[in-house]
Amino acid sequence: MAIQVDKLVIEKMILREIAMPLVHFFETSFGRTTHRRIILVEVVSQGVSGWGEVTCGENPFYNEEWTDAAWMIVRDYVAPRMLRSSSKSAFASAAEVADRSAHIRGHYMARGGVEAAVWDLEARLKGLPLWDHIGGGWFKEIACGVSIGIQNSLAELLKTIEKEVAAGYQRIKIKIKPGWDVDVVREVRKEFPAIRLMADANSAYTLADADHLKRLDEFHLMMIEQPLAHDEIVDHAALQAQLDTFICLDECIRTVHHAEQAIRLQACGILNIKLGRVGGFREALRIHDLAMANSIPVWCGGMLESGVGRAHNIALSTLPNFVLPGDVSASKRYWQRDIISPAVEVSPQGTIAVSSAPGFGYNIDHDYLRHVTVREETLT
Ligand code: OSB
Ligand code: MG
Repeated sequence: MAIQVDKLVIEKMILREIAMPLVHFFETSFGRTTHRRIILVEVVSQGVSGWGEVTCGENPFYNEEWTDAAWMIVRDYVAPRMLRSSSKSAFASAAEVADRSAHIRGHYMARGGVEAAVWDLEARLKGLPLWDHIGGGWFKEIACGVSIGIQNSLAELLKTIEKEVAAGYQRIKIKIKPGWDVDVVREVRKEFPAIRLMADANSAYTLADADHLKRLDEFHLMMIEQPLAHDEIVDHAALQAQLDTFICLDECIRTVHHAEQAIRLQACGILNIKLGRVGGFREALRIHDLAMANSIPVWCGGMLESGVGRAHNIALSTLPNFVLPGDVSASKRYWQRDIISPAVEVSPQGTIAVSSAPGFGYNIDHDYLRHVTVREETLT
C-alpha cells in the first residue's frame, strides 16, 4: 500500500563508508585503483529507507571530489539542509532536493548521493520501481558495455577483451593515455575487427595532440571519450572539428548548462551521463532531455559503483535516449560479493533485465553491508 507522500520529510540520514577490494585493479590515465572506499547514504521516512551512493573516487583525480571530502560535505553542508530538524524540512517531491544544496559550489557527487537516495525513498513510499518514478521504462533490458582499464601488457588487454566479448558485452571501451594509445588500439582492432570499440582518455591530452589523436580515426571507434581537460569544452570543439571520430564528453558535463554549451559549440557527438557527476536524477533528466531534443545520443557512465549505485544506473538507463550500451556491467566484474542481492547479472546477449521491485529494485544484503562498513554516523 502506498504511503502518504505529498510532504516528504527526512527523519534521519545514516552515512556509511564501506571498504571493498576490487576483483581486478582498474587503471586510467590518472591512476590505478585496487580498493574502493564508498559512501552510502540511507535516508529514512515513516519507517521506509531510501539508498544512494556517493560515486566519487578515493582521490581527487577524476574530479575534485574524494571519499573523505565527500563525507564532510554531506555531513556538514548537505544533510543539515535536508533533515526534519532543518528550518524548511519538508519537500514537495524528490525533484526539489537538488535545489536545497545548490548553494554549494561543485561537489556534485556528494550532493547527488543524497539526492538519489531521496528519489529512491520517494519511489518506495509510493510503491513504484525507481525507473518508473523517474519517468523511464522504455527498456525492459538495458544494453551493457564494459570499461577495461590500462593493463600491464597488451597480451593481458587482448585476453580480457576476448573474455568480455565472449560474455556477451555489446561494446568494449578501453582506457588510453599517452604511450598506451594508437599502437594499442591498432592491435586491438587487428585482433577484433568487428567489435564495437571506443577509447576513454580521461583528460590525458591537450589540443596540441590533435594530429596524434587524428591517427585514431582509421580504427573506426564508436567514439573517443574525454580526450582533453576536464573543464575544457572550447578545445573539445576545436578537436571535434578535426576528427572524423565522435567525441563523447564525460568529465566536462556537470550541469545541463555545460551540456547546452557543448552541444551549441559542437564539442561532441555523444554524451556520457553519470548520475553522481551531475548531482543526481534531476540534472541527469534535464541533460537527457536536452540531448534527445538535439539528437545527441547518451549512455550511462560508471564509477566502479557498489550494487546501490549500479542499481540506480540501471534505472537511469531505461530513459529513451540511452540508446548506446553503457558502462553498467555485472557485479562480479567488480566484487567477490556485492552488497545487494541478487547481484547484478548480465545475459549472454549483453543486457541487464530491469527489476520491477519498488525503489532501486534489489535488496540490501545487510549482513554483508555490516561486514564491509568501516565508518557509520547517524544524522537527525
Ligand atoms: O571515465 O568513465 C570513466 C571509472 C572511474 C573513473 C572514471 C571512469 C571510470 C570507468 C569505469 O570507466 C566504469 C565502470 O565500469 O564503472
Ligand atoms: Mg570516462
